[in-house]
Amino acid sequence: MTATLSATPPPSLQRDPRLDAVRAKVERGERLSLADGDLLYTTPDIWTVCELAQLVRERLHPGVAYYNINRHMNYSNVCALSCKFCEFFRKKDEPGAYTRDMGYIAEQARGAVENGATEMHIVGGLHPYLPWSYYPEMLRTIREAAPGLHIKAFTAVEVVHLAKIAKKYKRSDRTAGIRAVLEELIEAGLGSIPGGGAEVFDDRVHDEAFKGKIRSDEWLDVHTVAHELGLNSNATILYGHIDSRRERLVHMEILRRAQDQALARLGYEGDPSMPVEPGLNATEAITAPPVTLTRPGTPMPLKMRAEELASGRRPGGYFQTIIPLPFFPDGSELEALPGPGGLENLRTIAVARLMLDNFPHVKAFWIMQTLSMAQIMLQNGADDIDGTVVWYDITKVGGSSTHQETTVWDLQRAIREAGFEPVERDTLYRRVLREGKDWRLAD
Ligand code: V47
Repeated sequence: MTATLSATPPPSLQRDPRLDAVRAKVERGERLSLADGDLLYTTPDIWTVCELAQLVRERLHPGVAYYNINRHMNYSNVCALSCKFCEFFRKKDEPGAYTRDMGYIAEQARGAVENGATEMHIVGGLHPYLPWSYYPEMLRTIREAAPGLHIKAFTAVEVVHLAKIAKKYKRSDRTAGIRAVLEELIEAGLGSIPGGGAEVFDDRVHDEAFKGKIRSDEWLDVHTVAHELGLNSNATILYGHIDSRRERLVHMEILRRAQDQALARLGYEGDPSMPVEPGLNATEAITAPPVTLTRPGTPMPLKMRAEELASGRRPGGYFQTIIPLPFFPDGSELEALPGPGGLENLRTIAVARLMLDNFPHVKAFWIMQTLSMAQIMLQNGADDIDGTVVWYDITKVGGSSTHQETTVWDLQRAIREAGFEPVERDTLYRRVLREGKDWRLAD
């Protein structure tokens, strides 16, 4: 029997005319609403969603994709919390619990430099017994062992924990303690803040999956203070567990408003005629008008920051990149959940690119997305795939070990195959010029 081809293409290949209005906004560089986001998430026409995301990505980063040479290091996996989605944490005397000493940390930093790394990305659990002095000492140790290495360290959750153990945390003025510890950490060598620990900004999800962790308001406090102190930071969204797509969109809206505020500090005027979503507690205090970097001709924050520096003002920091993290169920208390599939991951990257119109970058973190998917994501909204990583302990794909290294050659090949020029960047997205393990910034 011969099979006959159906004359009607499957829904995913049928153009959804409802997306025309979104396309018009994207082409003009206008902010999309949560209702637009709902449509981007629910339309069967995923390929138009991806095409629109790529239009924006190409407008911002024509023809290039970024990677870096880095090391991830976890100083300890001992954690006072027991978040349901996490397979990383251990209790103090549990098998597999570890806390690194300064000798180990210095050795890691030297090893990173010998391998040409420009960045050390450091996070750990909320250790119940380590003293506050351990943390600035860790940064000083790295700075001494490897003076040129950028230290991107401590998620917002850790920073609040540090403010508490440093006895600087006051409930009546939460930001004072955060500011005090960040100032001391900057003095010791902190260069930027990673995006972890954000999970999903929603109280229901928080209480079900990571009760005990700080809520969105404190996560945002840390990043806002970091920006005020001139540090750049990143943001994540950990999706595909008990969250809904609407909750993800609200998370993105909250981040977008926080970025409006950071960009206003850098001198962006914004467009007061663009609507903002009403009724979101976390953004109520933000008065900055919306800024869309995706509007043709808008300068990137790197340029605004350089201009501020040249004028003698202390430049503010901002969110550089959004990193959608697909949930890995293995080994966690939510192991029975399936985790998001490839199409959901692809769509979430595209939606993040479209909704987060004031984030310069979208990172497809290859460790969690896989390098093959990250490569596809470069053609559908992402412009960055993170770096060589080497050791990764938070999630282990398919039960693999903590040694999850890829080579520069592999990263470059993945980027070239996707049709882009690979650009090595430093942590702050400045171009790196390299000869072996020696490197300098292009400008
Ligand atoms: O904070 C924990 C998440 C984060 C799981 O800033 C999980 O450049 C998936 O934040 N499945 C750490 N995710 C990773 C992170 C990150 C990674 C790469 C680059 C940057 C950056 C930041 O991973 C944690 C948590 O949100 N996470 N458990 C899990 N089972």
